[in-house]
Amino acid sequence: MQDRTYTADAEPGDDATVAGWVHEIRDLGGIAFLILRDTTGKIQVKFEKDEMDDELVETGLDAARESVVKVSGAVEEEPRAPTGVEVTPESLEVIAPADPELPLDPSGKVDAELSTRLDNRTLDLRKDEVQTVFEIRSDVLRAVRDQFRDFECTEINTPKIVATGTEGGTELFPITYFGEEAFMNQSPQLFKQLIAGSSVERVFEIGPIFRAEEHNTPRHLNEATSIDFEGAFCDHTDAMDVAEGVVKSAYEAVEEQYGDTLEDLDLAEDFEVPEGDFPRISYEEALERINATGELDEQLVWGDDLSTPAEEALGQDVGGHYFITDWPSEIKPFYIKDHDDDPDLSTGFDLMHPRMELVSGGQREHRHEKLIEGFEQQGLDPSEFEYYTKMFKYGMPPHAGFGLGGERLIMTILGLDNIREAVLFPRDRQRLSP
Ligand code: ATP
Ligand code: AMO
Repeated sequence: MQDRTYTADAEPGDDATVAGWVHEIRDLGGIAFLILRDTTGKIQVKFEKDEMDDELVETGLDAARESVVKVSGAVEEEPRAPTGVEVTPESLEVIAPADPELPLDPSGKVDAELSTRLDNRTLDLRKDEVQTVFEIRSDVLRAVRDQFRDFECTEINTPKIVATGTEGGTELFPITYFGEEAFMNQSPQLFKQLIAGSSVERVFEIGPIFRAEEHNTPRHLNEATSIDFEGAFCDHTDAMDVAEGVVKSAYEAVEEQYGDTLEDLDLAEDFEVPEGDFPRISYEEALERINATGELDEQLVWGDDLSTPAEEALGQDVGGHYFITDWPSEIKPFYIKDHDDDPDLSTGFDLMHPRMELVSGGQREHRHEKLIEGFEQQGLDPSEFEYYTKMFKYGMPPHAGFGLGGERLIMTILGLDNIREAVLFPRDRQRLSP
């Protein structure tokens, strides 16, 4: 709208046209106020009933909350107005009336269930706090991109419709591709390796992953955003350095841009930029520390995966972000390389937030014969993955990388209870629309 002024830019002395949503109407009898809200803030519109055109007053005060209106008039200083200025309307137009029965209250005075909020995201996003989550998400992704560029990475996009899975068969969503069976990709794993093995060398991707996880938890989605890295001539310690740098850059961006506002918005009450290096704890030490907490009913033994209560016990014990390194080879995927001096130990690592896992990664098996052996050990048919394995015959350098869950990153930074709060339109067992 060419002649529109944002409410935040409306200065006393201006003749302005503001446009936005009816946030609130307060009728005090002889005088009434309409609070108009736009993306920059709010402004008070004043109606002095005896001194103004009846039709204009009626149109303004009859507009239901959340209707879209356009108001033109003189902007004046008014210390009693919420923002210190108000508009006296000369004209007022209801551009889009709202049904007075709203499915949720965008002023936030009445709490709504998460499912009601997700069913009515447009209205939900009219709340400052909710909007800020997604502004922060956008700024975190920008910071992550900048950090990868500082690490001299190239941003890539890989296919989401694929012929074979990567992480294991049970979590795939099958689709029909011109009469043939295909799948929604669960990770860019194999593709990012194929590119790191070209002379592009260092790559990152921010894109969707699809996982047919049966369980319904506050930290799993069926469509998530994966932040992936892969670098040639990198080992697992280099990949850990990159993961740590990326996570810290996200916190620093939030601190810099939102540090002062988080508390007012009731977001991220315990927000703190992580200080110092993230400790690197071996799987063996992790088991000992978890067992020593006495929080679990049964003691963990070598080879066990870490259950949610085990992760929580260790998270509390450590108290900040930390890596778990040197996992047993048998519980890491075929593409993760084992240590040269101990084939039972893998170079795989996880980066943990005290509340949950954020990242998995490791150095990759780059030797063709060993890779084929790994497929067989995992019960996978290497011939189905020939498009991938054959490139390991033409000069595949050592390489390493990781995948970081984008929504888990936002969720843990902002202290959100449910991962769905970090996605505009989440996909889960119960939710396929909107
Ligand atoms: P995470 O380990 O944090 O879940 P992930 O998605 O990479 O991340 P997977 O190995 O795919 O993990 O999933 C297995 C893990 O998921 C389990 O270790 C457990 O922590 C969690 N999990 C699986 N089912 C449930 C469930 N029904 N309730 C809570 N947590 C579950
Ligand atoms: P992994 O399967 O551990 O590793 O996934 C990496 C990270 O992605 C996030 N994540 C999810 N977030 C929300 N909902 C889900 N269903 C979900 N699944 C995964 C988590 C997890 O730590 N190919 C490897 C990565 C690599 O080695 O480069 C992989 O996908 O934060």
